[in-house]
Amino acid sequence: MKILHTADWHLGKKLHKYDLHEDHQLFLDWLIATIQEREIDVLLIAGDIFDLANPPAEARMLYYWFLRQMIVQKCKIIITGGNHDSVSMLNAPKDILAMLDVIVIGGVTPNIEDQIIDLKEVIVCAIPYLRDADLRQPVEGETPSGRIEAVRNGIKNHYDQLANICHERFPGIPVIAMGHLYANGSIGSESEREIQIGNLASFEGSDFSELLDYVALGHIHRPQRVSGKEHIRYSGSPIALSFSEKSDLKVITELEVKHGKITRIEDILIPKNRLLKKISGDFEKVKSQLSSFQNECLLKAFLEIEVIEELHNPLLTRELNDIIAVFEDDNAIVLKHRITFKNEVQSTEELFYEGEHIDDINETEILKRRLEKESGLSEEHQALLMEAFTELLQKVKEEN
Ligand SMILES: [Mn+2]
Repeated sequence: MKILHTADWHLGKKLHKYDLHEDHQLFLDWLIATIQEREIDVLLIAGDIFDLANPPAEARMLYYWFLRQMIVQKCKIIITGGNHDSVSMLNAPKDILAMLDVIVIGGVTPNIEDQIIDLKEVIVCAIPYLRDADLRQPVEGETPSGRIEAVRNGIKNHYDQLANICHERFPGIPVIAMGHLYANGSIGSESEREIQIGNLASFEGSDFSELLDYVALGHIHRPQRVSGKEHIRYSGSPIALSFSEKSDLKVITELEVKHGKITRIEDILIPKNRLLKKISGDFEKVKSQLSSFQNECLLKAFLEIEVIEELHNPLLTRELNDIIAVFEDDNAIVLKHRITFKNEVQSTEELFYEGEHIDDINETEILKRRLEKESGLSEEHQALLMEAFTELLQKVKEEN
């Protein structure tokens, strides 16, 4: 039996304002072909199928389109909810999907045994993201460290309980746990949201029951092993979801089960269809890098541009905009650009005139002076900022 482990698809995700629909579509095309070629029997998706609790229609269509392709291939699918997924949204079609060999466990089930899926050759404990409220009752007067401990114990108990039940009920059959959590020491990127009391209630490799033969994790977007253990892994996200993942290799993990044992665990490299690149340096350097830029990926590259100049020069902002306008073509999209002048205001102190005391000027005046030092802001933009600031200021003053 061959099993694939993946997680953190984040369908519907946008990078700045550009959606990653094409990236997801290409990944899914590849995944379908891979499942067919490698004759995969089971696909495990360990949480964060969608990026938002209420994903856009396009993302939902892609999800159902993919499931539809899987039915033809006779590949069984087990999907668990992640911290980004809405439990009820994921669970809504679960009964009809179950008839099509797609099992969905969006959130904690009333009976823990509902998370046990018997695939004969292997048992899967499909554990969704455990929300703090699933794990502990609030206790009056509890200290922060007591709270963290309670959550960690709650997670451990949940995994242990399932591992013990499977071990007793299905002796000699390998047990795979799916999970969506933060493990201690894992190397994250900028696209995961902190979970379980700010990631403090983290888990160690040794916290997982020894009765588990493989732990298929989601949440961290970089593929990695937990505490160096081969059989406890994050598959990572299949596509880069933030610029911090621009150099990461993206994988799905294949397991093979033979004669009651997991005999092979192997990462399969996912083809890269989009280049994410940060270009930074002084104006001339950025200009020359842009003119020699090449994109070898299928999709338009996403660029972040940062110009760092020593001296303030308001003309550069315009010049950079012009260069970008000419540069953007079928090859690349500039998602973000900015110019920093090193000699610009670093602290509020610099905004005071000689001999002036903080009591001498009001808040609005400070912001006004600060905005005057800002290059690249249109007058209209400045006025908007000032308006928003004044409104906030009023609110604060009303409340006090
Ligand atoms: Mn995620």
